[in-house]
Amino acid sequence: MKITEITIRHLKMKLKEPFTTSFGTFEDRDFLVLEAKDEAGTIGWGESVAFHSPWYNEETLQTNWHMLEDFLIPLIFNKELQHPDEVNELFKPIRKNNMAKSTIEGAIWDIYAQQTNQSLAAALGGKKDNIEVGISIGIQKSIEDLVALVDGFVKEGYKRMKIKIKPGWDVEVMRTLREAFPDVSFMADANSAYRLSDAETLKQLDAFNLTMIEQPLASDDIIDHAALQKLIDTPICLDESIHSLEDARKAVELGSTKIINIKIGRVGGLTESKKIHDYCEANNIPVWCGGMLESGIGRAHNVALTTLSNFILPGDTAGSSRYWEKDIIDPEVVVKDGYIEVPQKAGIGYEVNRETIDLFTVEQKTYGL
Ligand code: OSB
Ligand code: MG
Repeated sequence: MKITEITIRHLKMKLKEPFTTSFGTFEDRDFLVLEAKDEAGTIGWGESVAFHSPWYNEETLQTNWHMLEDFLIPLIFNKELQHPDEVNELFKPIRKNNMAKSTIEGAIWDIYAQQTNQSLAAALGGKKDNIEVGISIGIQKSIEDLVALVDGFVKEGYKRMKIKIKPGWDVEVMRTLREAFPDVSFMADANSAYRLSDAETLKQLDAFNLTMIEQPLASDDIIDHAALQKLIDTPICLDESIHSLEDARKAVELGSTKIINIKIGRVGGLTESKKIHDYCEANNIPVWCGGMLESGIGRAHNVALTTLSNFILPGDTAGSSRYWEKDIIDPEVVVKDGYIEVPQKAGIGYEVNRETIDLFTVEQKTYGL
């Protein structure tokens, strides 16, 4: 395959409900959608999960656009590619900017899957027909509001509840939830809101039988996390700190993490995600697929990745209706009794709805014409 044309679109979609983490509140989701065309006319889709502001990591929608336009697209154009794994190699001279890299790599995986007439899941080596789904629940105005929300999601069948925490919204929140729902699988995600000196507070969470605590300490740390893990029983799961297979190896060897949240964008694409998955599988580290409030295009990639065998914990891949009045794919991603059925069609497995995309497009540019 040879990529000859790429269109980047900036979309802005309103979230049904604001989503609050320890680092800020999202009311809208601004993101990039990338459409790549090869010389045979096959079209592939990718999504940048970078946010409008550099809160979660250092990348933004604008830095992604700059990296794509000035560095990544020129590296890809008119190169004969046999396999999407080659994109990971081609991008090696460019440091970091993983979400930008992943945007284009995801579209190339989609084209590859279509040209080899298989689903993206099958192209990646995934074998599951359906995947287990959990849900990530933002910080609420009151504990009562949170209990009511969790009750609804338990009834909808979600397989595990991830509760966003921060100092002052942690021990009492988790205690109340555990008392109200003794048998539900709970975990907590701090998005780097604590320091090692908060170990006493985090130790109190051990009483609530959480499946894990996600990224309690600094977003670039693996040293203090290793120290913290020696002080608490709840398994630590790293999110923000893991950008590559090498990061994963070092964190596992140091004892900084017992579980890894894989986000395709954060690690620079599906090829790197698969490498981390394979390394973790060989080292008995369970993985699960994180979410970034993606549209259906990003979700489709997440669903495909989750079909790999070591994704043994439910991911943050809630259905389209959790986020949007109307998603940009047909059919939308549907969660039934806590499962998503993996689409069998070639490529990402969902049709991208161009009319809906047009409704949400703020800006667009085509390269290569
Ligand atoms: O840390 O996993 C995270 C949302 C925005 C930024 C970071 C995170 C999240 C979520 C939501 O937890 C996951 C989702 O529902 O897509
Ligand atoms: Mg997280």
